[in-house]
Amino acid sequence: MGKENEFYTRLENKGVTRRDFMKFCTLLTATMGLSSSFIPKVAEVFAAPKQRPSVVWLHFGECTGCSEAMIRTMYPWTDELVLDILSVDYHEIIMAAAGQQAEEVLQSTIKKNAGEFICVVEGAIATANNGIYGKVGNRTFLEIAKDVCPKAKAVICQGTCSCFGGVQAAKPNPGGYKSVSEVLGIKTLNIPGCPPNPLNLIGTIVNYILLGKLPELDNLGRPLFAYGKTIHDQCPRRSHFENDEFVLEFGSQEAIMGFCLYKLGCRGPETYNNCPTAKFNGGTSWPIQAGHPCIGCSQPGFWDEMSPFYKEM
Ligand code: FSX
Ligand code: SF4
Ligand code: F3S
Repeated sequence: MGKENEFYTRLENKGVTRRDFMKFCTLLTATMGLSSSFIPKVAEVFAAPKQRPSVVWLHFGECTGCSEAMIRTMYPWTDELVLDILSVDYHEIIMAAAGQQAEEVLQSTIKKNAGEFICVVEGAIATANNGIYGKVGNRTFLEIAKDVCPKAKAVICQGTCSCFGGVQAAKPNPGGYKSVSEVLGIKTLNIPGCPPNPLNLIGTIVNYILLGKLPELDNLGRPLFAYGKTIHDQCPRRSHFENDEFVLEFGSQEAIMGFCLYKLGCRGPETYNNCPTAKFNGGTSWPIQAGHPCIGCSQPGFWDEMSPFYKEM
């Protein structure tokens, strides 16, 4: 109980009420597809962490948007919650160490926690000319991935780039960028999106800590709780897509949301993600709600197969 009280006092000192925190846990529990009876258990994972798995967070070819989305997430304090439940031992963006010192941290972490740490990867890996088009600390992404990933207990790909290649692998792809699973020939847990919703990674980690296992995945390695349905299946603009003669009721969800964006090139019918329910920025909005068609950012083949954008499929 002492630990929990300390946690809530810490939150209060940041101006976060217990109510705000429980609201977040309710959203997270629903996103994870668990019943509401799990809300107190989810809260406990953060408030009284029993174990803090070691995490090595690698950055390859990418825009860092995935980390930015997590750090500047909907609730400004969520990133700290993640740092509370994980022991993030290596993460180039947030760690204090730099240069040689940082590389030593990486080596000592993978040695000390071999077979036990979780490796989160952002970004695709350059493979052309032995991978010389992407380096960190004088080692190619390719060398780093080959060194670190096989020693991890699980490899979680955060963002479309590490999952499927993403924008780095778009034609003509002179660097020969590929996804982590393609390069290493391993199965990765994939959380696609450019950027992915931070809730989907947090839900995956909480699932692991709470239930002792990774969530159920589809054939592309994506957690079913987040990627089990298409955007279109959950879209509030959908009624217009299926019935041209739909009459708007003043103040109805449809009237607020507006019409279907299919003719503007919406890729919602072929894109699997939970954007309509999880939304971004603390549940404020998501692309289609904001009036922009889905561009299929979380699908394999994004970017080439989804572009030209704004053209009907
Ligand atoms: Fe890719 Fe992420 Fe898009 Fe950017 O790390 S999924 S380019 S949001 O940064 O990898
Ligand atoms: Fe489907 Fe896109 Fe139209 Fe929504 S806006 S109903 S996702 S085609
Ligand atoms: Fe991406 Fe489409 Fe969601 S563009 S953010 S998958 S609505």
